Amino acid sequence: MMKAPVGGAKHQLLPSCSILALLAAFALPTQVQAQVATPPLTRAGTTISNTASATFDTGGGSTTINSNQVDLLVDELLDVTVDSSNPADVPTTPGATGQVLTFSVTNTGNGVENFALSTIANAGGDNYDPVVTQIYIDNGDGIFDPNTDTLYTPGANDPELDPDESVTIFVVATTPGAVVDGNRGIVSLIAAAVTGTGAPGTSFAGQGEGGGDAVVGSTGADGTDAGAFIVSAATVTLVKSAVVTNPLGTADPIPGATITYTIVATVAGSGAVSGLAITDNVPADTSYLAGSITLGGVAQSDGVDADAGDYNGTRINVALGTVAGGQTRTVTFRTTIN
Ligand SMILES: [Ca+2]
Ligand SMILES: [Ca+2]
Ligand SMILES: [Ca+2]
Ligand SMILES: [Ca+2]
Repeated sequence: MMKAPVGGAKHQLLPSCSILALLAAFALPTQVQAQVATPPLTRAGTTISNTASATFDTGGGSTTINSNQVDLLVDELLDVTVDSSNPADVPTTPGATGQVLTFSVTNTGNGVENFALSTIANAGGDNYDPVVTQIYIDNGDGIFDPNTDTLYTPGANDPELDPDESVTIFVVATTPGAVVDGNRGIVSLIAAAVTGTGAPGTSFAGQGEGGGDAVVGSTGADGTDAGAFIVSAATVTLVKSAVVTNPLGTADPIPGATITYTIVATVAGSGAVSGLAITDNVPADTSYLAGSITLGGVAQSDGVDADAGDYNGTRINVALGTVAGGQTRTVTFRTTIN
């Protein structure tokens, strides 16, 4: 089978690559065949004309006659597909507004058509119903920006698409405050041909581009796809404890005793918290022990500087920044009882 000189040469030079060479040799013809198998749809309104001819000889030489011309006006197929552009669930948090799902709407028919957009956010198969607040039509950059993208108003600016043209649609939603970590909420976008939808084959006389009929195609002239949000929340718990030591070698909180406070912040959930900071006022009747702040066992200076801790004369503060779920941070500091 592999008689091609190039393939043979590769086989001799690089025996370990022979399977790759074989795959490459067959991959190209397969692609070419696929392209040939799906020519572009003939545009609605095109006239397909055809005349037959006959040639004959009655003894006085060859004669040709033509039939009448048959003209067929190509009708408009109404077809559309909707695809979610989010390969994975989109993270959200309880009560979050302006949460975005992205979709692509493609006119798979053969004529220019407007498509009405709507959403379904209360279907089952999930844990909650996102609240859809707006739909936006992208300006072509694929990035959601409410200042430059167009707010969709049903019936007023239903996107108009040429055959094979796609538009990116952003569905904006609010996440209810009552959801909890791990909850999932599905939103489906629906695009429907404004000329009409229905069972495949349904015909709208004279309403096709170019004056033919508009005929509902195999998609029913509407399409839908689902995207989903996943609640990725985090909670913080704070536990404080104190250990007392004194010069007498007991644990009694007497004047002169040292109190070591330990504060443990635990972040739980699949999300993260940002800007986490632990603050503790130095209690009355005690004196802060200079330089006693630690974070994760590492001493922190009292000044506001490169490390996370500081003491300002009345309270200690440790800035922890962003902490992901499943992590803990332990802060200690010491005071002495006056
Ligand atoms: Ca149309
Ligand atoms: Ca739901
Ligand atoms: Ca945009
Ligand atoms: Ca410091």
